[in-house]
Amino acid sequence: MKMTFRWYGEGDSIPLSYIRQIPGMSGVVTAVYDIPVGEVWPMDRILRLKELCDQNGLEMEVIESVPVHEDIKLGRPTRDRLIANYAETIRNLGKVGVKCICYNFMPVFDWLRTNLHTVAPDGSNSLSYCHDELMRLDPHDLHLPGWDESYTSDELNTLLDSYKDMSHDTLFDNLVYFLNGIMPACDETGINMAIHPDDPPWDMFGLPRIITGMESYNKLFTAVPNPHNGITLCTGSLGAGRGNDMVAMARLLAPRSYFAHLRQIRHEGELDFCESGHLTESGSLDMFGIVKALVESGFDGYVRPDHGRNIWGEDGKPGYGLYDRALGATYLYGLFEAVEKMR
Ligand code: DNO
Repeated sequence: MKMTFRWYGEGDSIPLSYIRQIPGMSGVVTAVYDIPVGEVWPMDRILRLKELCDQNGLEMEVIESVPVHEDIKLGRPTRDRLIANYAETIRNLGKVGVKCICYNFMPVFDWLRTNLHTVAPDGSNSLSYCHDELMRLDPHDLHLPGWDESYTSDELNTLLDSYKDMSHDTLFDNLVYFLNGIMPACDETGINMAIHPDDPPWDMFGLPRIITGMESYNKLFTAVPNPHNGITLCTGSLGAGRGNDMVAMARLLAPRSYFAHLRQIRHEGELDFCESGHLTESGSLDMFGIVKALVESGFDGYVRPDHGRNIWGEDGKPGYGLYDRALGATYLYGLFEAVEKMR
């Protein structure tokens, strides 16, 4: 296991020199943030990030994310050029020692929450999701907390319309087409692709979502057996689905999990949840059981603490402040050490 920390590049208010001081930290998970989706990440931008990491004694072996262009998800004719660009980015990243790329295949939106500052009794605050509240929103005039895509409402409407008749099967076929297109670049560079599950793991605003539970993974590995086709095991995303037994899934999925986002949530209704501190006792997911299952099944990937709360007066980027993620990292590191040494 290698413990990592997400870092939003030079625009991040958390300096690498702080991240380096978190016990057990091997490196950061980062990305080039200002190249338009679909274009090749130029070598000089990648080298700049690598150099900053090197200067701070941190590795840069995981990228989160290289975003997938909507035309690829939609299966449009332009996809072949965009997939070739994606493969080129993979090759460029391979040149600086990147080993794993996290990406997602969610149409239009990435993760969705309805509140970014839900206050807990201890005074900390965190992200939460209330399904009824989300359903009351008008997808054509959306103002979602934390959703940082910069579509104008016209663009958003056109995009939503393009997905109108898209079935789950078609979206899945488009994912397979994409993966088959980039696997040669992964074979060449040794880079593992790690798809992030849909967050939360159910359809949104009529848009299909296809990486939601065990069945999705069985289908995915059958369709693209290449071992470079792997996953990001995100416990908070998958765990929001009551049907997902995260300990059992960690055990089954460990061999194809190249990256793990270990995050805690507390179920608050059939579909509602609130993010909480990483400890097992802080939420609904058995974090100890998940780590134990991963270790016992030979997990050898990258781990990062995921969304942290705002604590100690910090007003961090939602989910990505310093303090609570640092606490999460040391807690997780301790769990791994204990489980590994007791084997
Ligand atoms: C949220 C993150 C996601 C993740 C992407 C991966 O905090 O876990 O935004 O980075 O879905 O592509």
